[in-house]
Amino acid sequence: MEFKMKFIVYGAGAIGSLFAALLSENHEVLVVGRKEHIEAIFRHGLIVEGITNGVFYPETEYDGSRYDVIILSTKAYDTETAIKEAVEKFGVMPVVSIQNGLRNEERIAEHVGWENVVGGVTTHGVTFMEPGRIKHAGRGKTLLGGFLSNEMANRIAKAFNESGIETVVTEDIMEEIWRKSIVNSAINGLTALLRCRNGELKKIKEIVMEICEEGEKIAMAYGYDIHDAFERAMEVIDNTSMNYSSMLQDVLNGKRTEVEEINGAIAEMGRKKGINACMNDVITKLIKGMENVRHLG
Ligand code: KPL
Repeated sequence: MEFKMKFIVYGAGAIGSLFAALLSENHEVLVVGRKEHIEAIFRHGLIVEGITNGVFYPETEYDGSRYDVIILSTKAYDTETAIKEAVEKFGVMPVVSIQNGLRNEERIAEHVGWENVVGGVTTHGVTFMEPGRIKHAGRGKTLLGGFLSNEMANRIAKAFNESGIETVVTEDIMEEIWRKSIVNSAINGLTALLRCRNGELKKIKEIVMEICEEGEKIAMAYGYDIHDAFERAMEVIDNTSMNYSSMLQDVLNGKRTEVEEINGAIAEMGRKKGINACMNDVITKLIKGMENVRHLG
């Protein structure tokens, strides 16, 4: 029997749209996102350029039927509102988060219960070009894991893998979420402050290392024994060297960034355990400053 799932990609920005495009080849996919983006997809399909190339046709209108899984890909500061709206509209069902940040899963669990939460991390580099068009700039890997069981995570991983989204199911997804957040805490803030592509950070490895080490100390205080964040960060920098990080894209587009959910969350958790988090603190304050300060040129 053919293996087919029904996915709702809720918050189809850059990363969510890539998943929607690839999954739509083998599965039923409904995209929910900004009006202009969804209208453009309705009119001429979802155009993906870069290492994935083609026009894809996910559904843009809800037909009232029952879906299997929500892929939540909104900005982390929107999780609370998004999951509430999604459950009101589509009902309670398994939800997989492929967002940045440390606090999405607990917010999702409040609305669907831990048995329906699948945590996820992905390191694909994707740029939102214009409504209806994205650029797949760096190939990444995806890790998934459930909190009470891995049954749903395994089904989703099968669908992802068969659609070309390389995915592995892990026994401790929270450790991977910490690892990814530390990697993001080092890459996203610096690229946004320096206004550079990810690959430029190879020239300032020492700062990348210091931020990673600070994050590892804090993760350790919560029982996550992570020692390879710097190596992982350098790997992601290499694989996505031409990409503009999501935080840089937000800054360039004059949008709110996820800094409070990434560096801010790490710093706050550090403070709670009495651990110095000055690197993450300064990055958070500078990026928040940048969101408000008028700069020259
Ligand atoms: O997750 C990312 C992001 O930009 O948010 C990386 C993997 C760093 C790619 O740019």
